[in-house]
Amino acid sequence: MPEARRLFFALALPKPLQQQVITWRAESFAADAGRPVAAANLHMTLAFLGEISEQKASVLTDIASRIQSPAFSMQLDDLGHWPRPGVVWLGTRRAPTALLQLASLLRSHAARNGCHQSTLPFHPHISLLRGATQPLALPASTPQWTLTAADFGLYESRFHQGRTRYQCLHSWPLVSSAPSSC
Ligand code: 2AM
Repeated sequence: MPEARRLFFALALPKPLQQQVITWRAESFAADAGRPVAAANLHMTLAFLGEISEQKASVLTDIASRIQSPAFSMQLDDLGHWPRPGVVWLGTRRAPTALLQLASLLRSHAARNGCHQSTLPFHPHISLLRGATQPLALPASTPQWTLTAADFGLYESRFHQGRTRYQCLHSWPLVSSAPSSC
């Protein structure tokens, strides 16, 4: 029987933003605050699918390829700490409607296809540190980066030789609202 794969839909961070975030993170948190998420793994999860079969992955890939959803931008102006499960995260105080709608659509398709979805409300975030279970002082503010989402992707989480790596399997464009020139 083919193995199940651990998959999720997410927004990627552009490489320059990954570098800015990790530089700021190194300056802003003590070395023992938690395990830093690797730069290439920084992302915003839209819908977590769990360990799913190839057949289910193929159905959800097909559904995602037909989504027509607008592109959007958000300010990364929020920062928080969840002592359980031990995550320090970067987020947004004003989640764009298009982000909430895209996540809701993907989560409802996932649920309809048997992927258990958390009953907690969707809280868009980028995990910066894991294993951060002890109390810690957060910086008073964030550098106010802007994350522009022009596409979204289906990612596989692989654990190999002690490291987690996320690989983009497919990505699909979000629809730009910029007027096209005649
Ligand atoms: P996190 O960033 O809050 O840790 C790949 O594992 C991605 O899926 C991670 O971004 C992780 O969210 C998210 N994820 C992992 N397990 C999950 C679960 N049980 N429910 C929701 N999201 C999950």
